[in-house]
Amino acid sequence: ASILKQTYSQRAANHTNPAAKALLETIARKRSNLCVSVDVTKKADFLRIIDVVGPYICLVKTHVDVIEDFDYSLVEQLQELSVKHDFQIFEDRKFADIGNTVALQYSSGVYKIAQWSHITNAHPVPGPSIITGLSSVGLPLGRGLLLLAEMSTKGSLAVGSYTEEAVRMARANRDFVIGFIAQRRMDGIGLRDGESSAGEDFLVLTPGVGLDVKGDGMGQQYRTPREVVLESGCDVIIVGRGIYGKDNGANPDAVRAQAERYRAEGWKAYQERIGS
Ligand code: BMP
Repeated sequence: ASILKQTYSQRAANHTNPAAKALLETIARKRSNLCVSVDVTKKADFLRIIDVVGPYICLVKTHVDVIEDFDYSLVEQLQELSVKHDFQIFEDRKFADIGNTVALQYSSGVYKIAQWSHITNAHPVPGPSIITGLSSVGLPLGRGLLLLAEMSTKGSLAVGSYTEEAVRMARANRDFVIGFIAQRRMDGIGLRDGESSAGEDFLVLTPGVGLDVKGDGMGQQYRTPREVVLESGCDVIIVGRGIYGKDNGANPDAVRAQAERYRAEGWKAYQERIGS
């Protein structure tokens, strides 16, 4: 059957990359295709939000470099929460340099992202060597990479042949590239004459998801979970401010209510998609 009609568990069974498999299994086990994006600048806010939303999510997306009081104990506490609540971790690093540099940025420095982040992402702009660099670090650790094939922002340059080339780069590196940050399914995109996408199953994780507003005044554009999962065939909804609000998630009850709401909307759209 087309990937669009397969369940997350069926797809998990056909994946060999450990990060892709673990994410799909977590989605199925928790009946949640919700990823929360926790873009706050204080450790205490970061950990409090994650502890509240933990039961409702499959994945936490971080921008670890915005945390002002970062120290490595934060990573340990994040890992403890990921075990407590059964979710995977995705550092949204958006690597974009030559292979040698991204390998250093991924493995080393203050954050040592490869040590703790199951999934990370990269802009395809440098070409395939960015995958070579990142996979030299991440593949031995069982990590997975997403390529930014499209962006949610107004005026994004990641369109047309850029998107097609991103998919071709992924296709040539299926051991490490597990999918895309994009706004729709990428199946069949960029295929040349005689090529087939049979056997491929790239995950599509989609930011720019919100139920109450259409944008943020800084170029962000929001679509609903239904538009993203049912109409565009994406696999995971990524929600930030829609869940923790304008006050860095100060009210845990409000944060919990939004997480439950997005989880329910995302799951309903998926069930409708697979026709169950
Ligand atoms: P919010 O839901 O608060 O708008 O946050 C969206 C998150 O997704 C941000 O962390 C942003 O960096 C990320 N993101 C995005 O919004 N659009 C993209 O195309 C790619 C992203 O990683």
